[in-house]
Amino acid sequence: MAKITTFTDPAMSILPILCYPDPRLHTVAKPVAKVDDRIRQLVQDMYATMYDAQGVGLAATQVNVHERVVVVDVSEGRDEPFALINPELLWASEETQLGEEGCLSVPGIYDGVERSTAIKVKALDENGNERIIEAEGFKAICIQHEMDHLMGKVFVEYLSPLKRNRIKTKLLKQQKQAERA
Ligand code: GNR
Ligand code: NI
Repeated sequence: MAKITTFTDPAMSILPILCYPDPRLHTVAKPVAKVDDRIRQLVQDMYATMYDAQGVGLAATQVNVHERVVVVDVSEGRDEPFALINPELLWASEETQLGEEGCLSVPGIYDGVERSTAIKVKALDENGNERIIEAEGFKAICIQHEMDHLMGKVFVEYLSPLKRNRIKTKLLKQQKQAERA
């Protein structure tokens, strides 16, 4: 029998997502000391938040939790979520690919970013088990994007200062408009 997606489970909450240029997005996350029920709840809430926002990934930084936790689901069916806790980059290919990126914290903005084509990452899952993830293509892009968030880095920082300032101005204006509405 097919597993029913659980994103409406009442045990999961949709968390508010910080929007660029919120300075809290530049916080460097601390390692998770212990994968306990608090972390498992955070992971469940991050899955719910990622699916609600129709994202392919989410870093704890984006929900204002500054611990090294990310979730990803790059599957077509939106039914293959996984969590990376305390992810460590073991290897990144010298070969790079240019991909069009977006970010739930930078709504409506898309631009090209050059990243390694393939990566190897070591991380814990939500049961505290160590796993090695080898990824390439879009999955590799997504994991690198999420790991950047944990270092306080948002993808617009790869763009030119001119583009970044235009994005900053545009989003601040939108946020002020939303406040007044
Ligand atoms: O939903 C997302 N889409 C996306 C597209 C291209 C490259 C990276 C991403 S990640 C993003 C969700 C997000 O903001 N994660 O931090
Ligand atoms: Ni993002």
